[in-house]
Amino acid sequence: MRFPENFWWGTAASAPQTEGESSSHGKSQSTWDRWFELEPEKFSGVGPETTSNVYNCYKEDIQLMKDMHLNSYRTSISWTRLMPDGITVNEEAVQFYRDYFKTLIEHGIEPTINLFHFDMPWWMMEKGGWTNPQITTYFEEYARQCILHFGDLVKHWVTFNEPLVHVECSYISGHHYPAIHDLRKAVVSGYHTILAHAKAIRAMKGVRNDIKVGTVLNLTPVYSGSNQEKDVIASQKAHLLIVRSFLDPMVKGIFPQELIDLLKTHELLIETDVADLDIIKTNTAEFLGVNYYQPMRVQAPQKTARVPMQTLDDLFVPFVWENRRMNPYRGWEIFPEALYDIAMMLKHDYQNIPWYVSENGMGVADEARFKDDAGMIQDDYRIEFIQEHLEVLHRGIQEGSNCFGYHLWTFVDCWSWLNGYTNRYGFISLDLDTQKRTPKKSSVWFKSFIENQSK
Ligand code: BGP
Repeated sequence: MRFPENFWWGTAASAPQTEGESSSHGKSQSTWDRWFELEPEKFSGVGPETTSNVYNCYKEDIQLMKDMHLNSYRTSISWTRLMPDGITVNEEAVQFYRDYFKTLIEHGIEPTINLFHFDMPWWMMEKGGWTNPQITTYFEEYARQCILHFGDLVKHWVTFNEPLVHVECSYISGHHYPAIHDLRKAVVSGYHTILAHAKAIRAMKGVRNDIKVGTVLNLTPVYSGSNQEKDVIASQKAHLLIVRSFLDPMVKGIFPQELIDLLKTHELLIETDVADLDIIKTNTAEFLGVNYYQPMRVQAPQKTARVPMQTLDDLFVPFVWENRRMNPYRGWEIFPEALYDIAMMLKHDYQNIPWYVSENGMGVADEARFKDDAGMIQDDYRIEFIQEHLEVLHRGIQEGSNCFGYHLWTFVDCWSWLNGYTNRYGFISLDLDTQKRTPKKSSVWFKSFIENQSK
């Protein structure tokens, strides 16, 4: 498989999942820091304070990236480190991020920097987080400060990582703080996120025009459980709510009329301001990152939808495909073919926007049991996983989809939200007690895969 010239080979991570030092060097609390303090029993033993300590170890990690011939990396800035009260810029954070980004560049690794990876500042959460319209103004200023301080170094920016996830997990499924079920709040916070994306782009491009600003979405085709009309209709509704809800406004600048109609039918349509809709229309993503782990399969619910709808189950429910292949650790289906469908959807329905696979990977529990005598984790399952996804991606590119890179989640095993360190995803394993990094077999394989690209 030969991929295009200058293809991005790299990995992704985020500030809250890697940096550590979460309550020092002038950083204020994020919602994760605060939630762990309030309800530690919800987390699998480890909080956000204890991570792979990238704040202190970034030089070592970047050297390991270079050794693997990786040419790109995505991480995020911690809003609460850069602007602890939302107004004042923390000079120590500026120094840290400038050194971090400079080191990446000096090692030939192109940084893509994300503004928000689920880490809502606690001071903003106390005011309602994404449900409060004021957040769009704070976020716009934060975005502007990022370009003022780092725009000379970093040329690729993304506004959000998986905005659907903070909306869904905070206000529907209960996996993020405040962990409540309120569909109206979900719609409101989704809308403010989209407006914040557009305002951030306006602010960032207003400071410098030599940067590219995109966004990262978790995308999957929605597969209907059968060809029966009721299941197909259910899958179309899921596609509107799960895929097009963010993709259309963030990339095309408009909300799909069918989504507006659906929300109206279920008494969930909210008031919007014409001037704000105009900002959304005129400030769209220049490129897209696609996080893909597992496909979505749905079928029609047994009962008729309630009006107003109470839960998403009123419209569609999961469909369990009998032939599915599972990653049993994370409970996620493995279905590489979806990457081809995503590639074609972006080519045909989204003006063939430049995009890359910004996250893909396999979380595995108790990986230490796969260590060989020399201490290297023999993660052949991960090699197979990556290879299969690359094969499908390659086919999509050959058929004209504008994909420019592939990033694995993640580089060094990292902290994960409520799951702590249960599932390991990295090319490099982490001993949490000693902070020792050890390359896994997949890192050796991926290095030679990259080498072969230039032969
Ligand atoms: C993505 C997130 C990442 C990462 C990954 C793996 O949705 O962007 O932050 O955590 O999923 O998921 P998890 O850590 O829940 O296993």
